[in-house]
Amino acid sequence: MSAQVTLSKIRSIAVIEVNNPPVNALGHAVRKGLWDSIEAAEADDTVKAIVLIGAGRTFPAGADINEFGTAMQEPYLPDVIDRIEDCKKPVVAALHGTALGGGFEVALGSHYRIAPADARIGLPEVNLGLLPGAGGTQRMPRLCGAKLTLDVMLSGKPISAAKAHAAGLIDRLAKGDLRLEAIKFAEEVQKVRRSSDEEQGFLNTKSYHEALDDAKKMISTRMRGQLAPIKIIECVTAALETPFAEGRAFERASFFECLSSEQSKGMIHAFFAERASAKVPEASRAKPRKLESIGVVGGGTMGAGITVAALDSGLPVTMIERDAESIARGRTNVEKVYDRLVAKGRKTKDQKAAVMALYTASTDYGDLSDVDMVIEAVFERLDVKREVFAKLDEVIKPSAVLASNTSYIDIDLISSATSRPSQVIGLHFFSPANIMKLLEIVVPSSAADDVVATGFALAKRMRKVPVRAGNSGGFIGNRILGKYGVCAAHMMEDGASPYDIDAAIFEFGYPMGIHAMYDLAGLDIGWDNRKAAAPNRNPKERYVAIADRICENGWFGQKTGRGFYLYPDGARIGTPDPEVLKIIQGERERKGLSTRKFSKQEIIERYLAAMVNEGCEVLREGVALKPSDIDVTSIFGYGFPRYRGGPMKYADMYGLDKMLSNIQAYEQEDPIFWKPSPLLVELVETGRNFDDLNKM
Ligand code: 3H9
Repeated sequence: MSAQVTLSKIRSIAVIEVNNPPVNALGHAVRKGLWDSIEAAEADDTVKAIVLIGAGRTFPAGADINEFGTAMQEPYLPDVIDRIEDCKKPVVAALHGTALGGGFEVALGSHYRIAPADARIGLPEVNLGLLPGAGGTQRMPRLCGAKLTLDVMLSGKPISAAKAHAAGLIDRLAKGDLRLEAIKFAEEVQKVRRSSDEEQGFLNTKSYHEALDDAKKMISTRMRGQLAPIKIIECVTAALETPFAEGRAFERASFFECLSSEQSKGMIHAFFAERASAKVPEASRAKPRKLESIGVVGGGTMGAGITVAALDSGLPVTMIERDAESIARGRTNVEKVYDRLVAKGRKTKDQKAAVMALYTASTDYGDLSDVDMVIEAVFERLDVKREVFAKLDEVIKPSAVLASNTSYIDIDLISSATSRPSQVIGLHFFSPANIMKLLEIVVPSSAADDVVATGFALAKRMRKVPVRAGNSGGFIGNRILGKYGVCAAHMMEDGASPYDIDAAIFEFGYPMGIHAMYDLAGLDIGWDNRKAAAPNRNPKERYVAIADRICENGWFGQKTGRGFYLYPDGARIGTPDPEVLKIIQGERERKGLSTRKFSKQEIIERYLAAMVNEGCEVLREGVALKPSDIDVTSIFGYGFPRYRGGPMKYADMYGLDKMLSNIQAYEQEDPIFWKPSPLLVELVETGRNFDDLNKM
């Protein structure tokens, strides 16, 4: 047997328990233990039936993701599950916690399933660029039909055991002690019942074909460019059209096709990167401070979004605004979010009222005297922020943490307005702050460890993905964005239209191109920044003034009906604007530039090279602790396609030597902008890559 799987007996029932914390992943020792235990229980004449259960917090949450990409050892999971299904004695799977992926496939291979109503059940392989590869695509549709199967597999989202019970996936809901009820259930069941034997004809219905067609339509837009969803649909189709053994073989081949793709490598990297970003030195050295209430200064879009994020995490919020009118606007901004949820049926009026009961608004900073943390979200100007922090310093309690939601400003210049700089950090939320997952936690040199740890505790509570960023202009995300934004502007002046550039970026997998994104954010923001930066700009640096010319017309993007694109009648998707093309041509002529064509491939190569080269500088300066933090920032804050793993992972897969030689070629045209980062040069010279740095 194995230490990770134990076999015991209660009366005539064998209980096989998986004990592999934290999530009982189905690594080699677990698979071997399951195989041996089933064989032993089957051979034991005193055993009538078998219960499979997980120790600790969950039934197995899937295959061990760490084993992917390594040489797998037998027994393989699909074979273990077939062995369970082939067992001559009834097997009851007792599910609790999160029975996911291979774990749920173990349950599907068992003959009966019992779970408490709140257990979560799902097949999230698609989030790793994979498909359920241990019989899930073949067994699940046989039990519950194609629609729910496709919903669960393509969304990757778990469903409750209660819903699974209603759909026929779970036989019985446990109301009390799961182990005891599972044993009782096993004592009651008389015979084995195999999911793979279920009638196929049951699948071949009109609704089945409709479900497939709907799924195909959905993935062509919402999961554009991804391999795994296509393969999932093919496998579910095989479940209908071929016998079980054939469908299983097709599933197996498709699983390996996905596993060997760059997409799954990118997504598996993203899975671990997301978890690694929360592990920072400060949080390992110190415990977070008490965090039971929050103050938010400013009730504009950001302030209201942060307030909603805090309220949703159960934290009472006191919002401060200048005057009664601004307070009313702040409250409306918060209420609007909940009203929309009520209208969509996602919250009830009572739930809204319960959340809003945690919200207070005031014009008196004194009302913040007792809160544990204050987040400032006022106008993005240093003097305004310093004034707010000086006022806060006078009223808040000694232990309170102070945070600024700035996207660019030096936190040291803000914290020096207080008598307690060690208690000040940056919390850079992304708009809409209650929805966007990324939270850059900006750590100035003076910040105390427990203050930083409190920032990470807040992120966890709000279910954000936190990334630690050093205190450098634009932190990680906006600093890198600044670089590839300039690269895009250079290409635009040299002959690519903003629409060509956006099309290439969209095709690469971003939800929108950079110019559409500028239009959404408001072109005036960048214009203000460029005006502020003008006095310090290197006069030898190439400066593209096209966006300035557009702004001079008062075209600030979606909010003014035009920017790089036209937005007639409040349209949310823009159409190309011939006037903008004229402005671009005018700038080219003014500078006497000759233009040329850019292929989509060249656009992406340059764009990514600018991103990665600046990423290297961000790493070299310690602004990001590791390359995977840049990947997380780009995926969760800037729309970088997750299935490409983030820019640094993408660069590893593209080849750092190739990327460096591209940059060296561009350097011939513009040695100021395209200076290869010494870190990139060093990695290429020493034959290492970003994954090597992640492991350090
Ligand atoms: C699969 O099953 C393929 C099969 O169809 C076919 C095979 C042939 N493996 O997220 P947390 C680690 S594919 C290894 O912070 P939570 C995780 O890295 C798999 N490790 O906790 C972390 O480690 P650390 C399909 C795993 O409570 C620790 O556990 N299954 C695995 O917020 C705690 O995780 C999935 O995709 C794993 N499978 O969430 C499920 N899972 O402490 C993926 C977790 O060192 N997992 N770890 O940072 C999850 O969605 C969440 O972890 C879960 C718990 C909901 C389970």
